[in-house]
Amino acid sequence: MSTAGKSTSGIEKAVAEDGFRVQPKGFATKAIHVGQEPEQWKCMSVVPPISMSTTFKQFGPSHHAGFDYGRSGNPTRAVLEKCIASLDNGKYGLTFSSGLGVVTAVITMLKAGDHIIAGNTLYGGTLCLFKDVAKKMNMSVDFVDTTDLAKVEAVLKPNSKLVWIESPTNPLLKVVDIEALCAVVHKVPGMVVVVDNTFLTSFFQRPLDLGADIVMYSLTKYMNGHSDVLMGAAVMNDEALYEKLKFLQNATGIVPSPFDCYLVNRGLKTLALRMERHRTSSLAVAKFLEKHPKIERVLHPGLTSHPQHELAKRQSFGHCGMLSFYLKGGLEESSQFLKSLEVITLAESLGGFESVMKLPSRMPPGLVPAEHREALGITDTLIRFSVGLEDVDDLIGDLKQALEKL
Ligand code: P1T
Repeated sequence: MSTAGKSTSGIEKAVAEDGFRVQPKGFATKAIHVGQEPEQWKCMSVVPPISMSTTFKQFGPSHHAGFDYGRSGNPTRAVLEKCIASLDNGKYGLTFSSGLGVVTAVITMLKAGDHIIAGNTLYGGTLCLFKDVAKKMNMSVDFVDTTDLAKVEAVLKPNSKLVWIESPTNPLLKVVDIEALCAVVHKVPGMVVVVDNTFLTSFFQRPLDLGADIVMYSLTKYMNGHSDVLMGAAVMNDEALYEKLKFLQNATGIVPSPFDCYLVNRGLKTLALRMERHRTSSLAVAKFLEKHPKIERVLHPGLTSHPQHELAKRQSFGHCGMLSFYLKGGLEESSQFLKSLEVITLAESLGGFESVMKLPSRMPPGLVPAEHREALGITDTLIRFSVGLEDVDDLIGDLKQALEKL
């Protein structure tokens, strides 16, 4: 690692071996300690207890110890929300029963007649919520390439209320300049920029520090990291936004279970360690694939061949385990390749300890319309790879043997 001085914002501009900015110190400590103080429990429990109670005894009517009903608040959930907020340098954290639950809550903050700008390459489920649900509620939605700020500026209207982006995007790994986008969008008073930070996690990217209003997560992925919980989160600094979303968390009932909160809180304790391993393994795999004669192109922001490699290095502290690649051939080749895998699992989802691959054009079927997919480059030979925590040589060995069978 080499160091190259400090930025004006005080964030260290040290550079890691792969060229990304080096983490400011303290992330792993926060993940382990914030919100976990043993002194908050009479029994001084080091591991926060799982409080399964749906209701809490009151001293007198509406006079209670901080919790009244499990949907409105829960001690195990409160521990997790505090910890998650701190990891994004945010003041407030809220959790929901899934990542899409967060999207639903944010949409219900708006009203009929409002205009939404959404990135055109988003997770299919998010696209579907904006396209099929928000539009039904008489909101208008423009899907634009948010890597091109002129396109964003061109669709801004006086009734625009929300911009929703992913960076890097799922599954094309396009990187959006978050700071520049926020500067453009915030020219319209009251505009809320939400960054879905599911891929990089708060370990590798802090959108609030770059000017975003809300950072959201499918905690189902890396933040939990063990493929055994569905959950979402939103983190923000603005108190008014927090109050609105906290009201909606309770009013819509999109809340996670205390047991799941306990599991995600446990997953966070190893987030920094896991992400570093995902980072080195995914780059090694990307470099292997890039040289392979049966591979057309590899999409990984850590590769110098990635169109936004410089931007990624500037705004993030590293890259996660996600990459996509185009295989030479057609659907027959990609299907045969995926069926030949022995270590890597053909499955939905990402960000777990285990390596999984999927064919975004067909999985799940029909989620994103075919014309939309084709126009973006989500073809039948685009394969998405969530590089897990296995020995990287075993992963490369599996890729080799499956490619040889083609
Ligand atoms: O599944 P859920 O927790 O509701 O999260 C939805 C979601 C939101 N944002 C991003 C970037 C996502 O990747 C997802 C879920 N993604 C998958 C299931 C997938 O295979 O890509």
